[in-house]
Amino acid sequence: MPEESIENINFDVLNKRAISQPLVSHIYTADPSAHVFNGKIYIYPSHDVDAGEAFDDLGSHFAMEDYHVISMDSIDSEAVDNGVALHVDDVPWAKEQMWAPDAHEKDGKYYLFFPAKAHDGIFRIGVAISNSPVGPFKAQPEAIKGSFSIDPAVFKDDDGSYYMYFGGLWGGQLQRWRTGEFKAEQPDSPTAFLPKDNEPALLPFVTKMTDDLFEFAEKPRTIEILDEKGNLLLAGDNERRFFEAAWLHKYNGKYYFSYSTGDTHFICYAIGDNPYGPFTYGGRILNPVVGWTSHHSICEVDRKWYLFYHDSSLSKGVTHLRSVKVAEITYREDGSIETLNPYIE
Ligand code: FUB
Repeated sequence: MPEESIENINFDVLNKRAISQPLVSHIYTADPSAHVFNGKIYIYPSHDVDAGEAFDDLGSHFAMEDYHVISMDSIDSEAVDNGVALHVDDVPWAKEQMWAPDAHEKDGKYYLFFPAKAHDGIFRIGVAISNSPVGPFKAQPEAIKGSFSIDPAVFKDDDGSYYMYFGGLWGGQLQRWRTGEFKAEQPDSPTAFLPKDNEPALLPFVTKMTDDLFEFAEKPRTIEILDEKGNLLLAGDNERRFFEAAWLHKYNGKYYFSYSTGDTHFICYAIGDNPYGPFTYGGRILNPVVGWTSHHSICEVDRKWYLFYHDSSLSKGVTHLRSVKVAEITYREDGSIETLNPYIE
C-alpha cells in the first residue's frame, strides 16, 4: 500500500501474458472472497475507486465506499455484477474505507462481513444480512463487539461452526493492538509498534461466531504460524510471515490457512489439524502480481480448486485500481500446493 512500493511494481510483467483476465472490467474489483451457494459462484470483492485521496503508507488511497457482489453460473460463464449490495452511508457505525469483505450463508440467510473505519478512525468489523446472496444487505447498527483490524474471512466447518479469521498490518492497524488496547498515540506510521526483526511476527486472529453470526462467541485467539522446526515465524521473515488477507479452507481433512506477506507480495499457506491452528508454513500459492497488494480466496467448484485473486494490470499498474481474476490450483500427492506464476514469460 505505501507510495514507495509503486516503484517496486515490476512493469515488465505488464508486457507479459497474464494467466487469466479480469472477471469484470467495467468496474475495478479486488480482494475476492468466493463461495458456492446453491450451485452458483458468488464473489464478494472490494469495489475499488479513485476517490482522489493522496497515496500514503496507511492505504488512505484505498477509499472504497460500497460493495458489489459478482455472480457466475459456472467457472467459465460470464461474471455478472449485481449492483450495489451495501454502501457505507447505510452503515451507522462506519465512516470510510470499506475494505476486503467476506460472506456466508446460514439457514437461507446471507451474511456480509466487512471492515471499515469507524468515526473514531479505528478499523472495526461489521455484519450485514440479506435474504439473497447478492444483497442488498442491511447492516447491524453497531460493529461486532470486540472486533478490530481488517480482512475478515469466515469459514464454516463440517460440524456447522463458523469461524472468523482476521487481521492486517500497517494500515490494517493490527500492530496497534499488541496490548489488547488500541494504541492511538503518534507516530501515525505503518511501521510504528511492530516487533523487531528477531522477535516473533505479529499473528492474525481467529474466533468462533455466535449462532446468529452477529457477534464473536469468544475472545479472539492468535493463530500461530510455525516454521519447519516448530518455531513461530519471525517478524523479519518478510517472505513468509503473515501480513494481511487471511483465508481458511479445508482439503483432505487438513486446514489450510493462507494469507498475503504484504511487503514481499506473496500469497502463502500453512497447514494445521484444527481451525485454531497451529499451522505449519507450507509454501507459496501465488507469486507477486502487478500492484502492491495481493489478496485471494480458495474455493472448490465442481471438484476443482480455484484461486480467486486480483492484480492491477487493467489499470496499468495503479495499485488501488485492481481487478479480480481466477485460476485453477493444483495439489500434489503430499497435500502441498503448486505455486502459480500470474504471468507467462
Ligand atoms: O483493499 C484494501 C486492502 O488491500 C485489503 O484490506 C488488503 O487485504 C489489501 O488487499
